[in-house]
Amino acid sequence: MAVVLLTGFEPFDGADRNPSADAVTAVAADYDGPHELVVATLPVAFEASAHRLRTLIAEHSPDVVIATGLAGGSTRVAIERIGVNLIDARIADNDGDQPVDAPSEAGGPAARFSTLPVKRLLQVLTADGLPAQLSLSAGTYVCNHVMYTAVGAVRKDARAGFVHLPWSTTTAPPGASHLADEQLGRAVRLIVDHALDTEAEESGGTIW
Ligand code: PCA
Repeated sequence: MAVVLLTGFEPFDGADRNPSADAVTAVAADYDGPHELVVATLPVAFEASAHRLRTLIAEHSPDVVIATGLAGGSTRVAIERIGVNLIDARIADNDGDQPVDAPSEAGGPAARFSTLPVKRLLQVLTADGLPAQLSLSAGTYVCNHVMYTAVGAVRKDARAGFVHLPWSTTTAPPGASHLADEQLGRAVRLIVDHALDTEAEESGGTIW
């Protein structure tokens, strides 16, 4: 039985909800799959999130870490490909820290690629009718920091990556683009179900 560590984030930037925490909690409540699912809500704070993540990884030794967070302006589920070794915070985190042009990990590599089967996941979500895309930047805020930390912290034979979610119907501020809560839950569940897939990734790349 594989151990899957699935994380969302607490609210930030004045919001009172974060759809990523809602989605992972909903998936955990209904989970009936074959894996041991460990679910956590991370603080939106640079130091505290990385500390909590490292503690969870040390405690559970997951075979795969799937971290999720909110990308407020987006209309699609975005499967991140790259975490960069850069923090450039537009707003202070929930602990009041606002590093600008600082490394996530001093001396670490410039970037770390997701080790989730990103194209397979895109294929699975799209086949289920969910709006999804691959993304080449998880930003330079706490989500990117968590992605970079997770990929570096898991066992060498384990996988890790990050998925940005849009707002959900019940959490979206007025006028903000969003997907149904059910769609976000379904997307996260599919990612849990397929994160350890080894099927070939068939789709090609893009030029833009
Ligand atoms: N989104 C932020 C941090 C927490 C979250 O849910 C981000 O994209 O960095």
